[in-house]
Amino acid sequence: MTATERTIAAAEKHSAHNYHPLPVVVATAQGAWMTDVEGRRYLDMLAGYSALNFGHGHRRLINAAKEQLDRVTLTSRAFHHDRFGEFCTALTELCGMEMVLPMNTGAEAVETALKTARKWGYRVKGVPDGKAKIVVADNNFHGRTTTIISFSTDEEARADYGPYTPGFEIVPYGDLAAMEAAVDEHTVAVLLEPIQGEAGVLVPPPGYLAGVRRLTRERNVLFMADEIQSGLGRTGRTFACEHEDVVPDVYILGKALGGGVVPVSAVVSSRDVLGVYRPGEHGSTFGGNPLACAVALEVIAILRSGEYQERAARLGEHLHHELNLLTGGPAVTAVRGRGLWAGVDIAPEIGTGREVSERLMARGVLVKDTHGATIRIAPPLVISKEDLDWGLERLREVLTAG
Ligand code: IF1
Repeated sequence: MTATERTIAAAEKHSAHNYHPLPVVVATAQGAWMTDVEGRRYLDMLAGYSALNFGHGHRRLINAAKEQLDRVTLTSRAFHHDRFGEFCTALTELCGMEMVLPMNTGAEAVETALKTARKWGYRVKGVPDGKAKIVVADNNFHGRTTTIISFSTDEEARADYGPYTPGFEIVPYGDLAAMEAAVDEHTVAVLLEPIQGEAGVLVPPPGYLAGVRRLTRERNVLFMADEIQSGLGRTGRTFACEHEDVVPDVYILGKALGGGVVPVSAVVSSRDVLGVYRPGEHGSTFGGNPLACAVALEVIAILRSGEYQERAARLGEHLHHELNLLTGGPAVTAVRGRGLWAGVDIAPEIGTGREVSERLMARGVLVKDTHGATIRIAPPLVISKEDLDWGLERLREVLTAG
């Protein structure tokens, strides 16, 4: 057996089959490239679903982690530590907000935002206890906890997990009239991805986010933007909401906030919102730990320069120009996205998204399919134009190989 086969066999035997990974076993990675156990190199066009916006092994992020590892890695929130205040200040400044509630994974941050909205609804807005409603969009993806999948419209994510958490209403994404009709006197928040990732990198109609912003402001409802995948440079701006000149009441962040080194997520908002908490009402063992703060501080410093946002905007224009040329042919039926983020719908006669992903893997490019016919393209923002073009050439080869 090869090293690849041996590793996959062990994983098949001893891990739950909640994923169907491509048959590649990564051993090392640097920048936009990964190397497998057989020494084969692959261009990473998934970037950990945008957790690796700054690429693999970013020197500043690794050094920040290494220095902190030798100082203190965990105190719990029972005590202060010397990176925490600095982290919260830096993150609020990056977001133009006043307060942070740090967590670890994206789903934890989304759950924290949901709890925050309900508590704000009861304690500030004055919604009757137990009546809070939160409006979400169809085809959403906000994580995999039982409450979050309670408002999923994806049967695969939701089936067999009942009984489901009540208090949510689902409206069509991009439909402002439907959103207006759903928001009522018990509505405490609207939760949206500014661009829907898992749904296939769906960009909402121009004016939609601004319309939701106006509506939620008029109705005293929190606009909560899940920027876990769309944020931190991916679309060419620090936040995807910026493309519509929208500032939400609540940013929900994760993935790249930890630089692909450690899980770091956070809810960032005003004092009026996050000020609802009293000690003991929410928490997390690892939330805001010293190692997480040290890495996230370096991520924020990197973002402050605007370098990666500019790269994603510039290379993203090139990416979409090249992909749009493909939509003229028989192989690609649609392309969506913004910045260095695209969803490419493959014509059925070429193959499924999974089959195209496997053919790309054979040519040294790693992407992820979603919902059958779509492949997602989201390379690390450090990717060079040459490497991006190399990856696009491999895609053209696969799409025309027949
Ligand atoms: C999987 C999807 C992407 C997210 C948004 C919250 C979370 C995610 C907008 C939760 C996480 C990940 C989860 C991972 C695959 C990936 C994914 F396919 F699941 F939907 F990116 F599109 N909000 N997305 O995208 O963050 O708790 O995972 O840290 O579960 O398969 P998490």
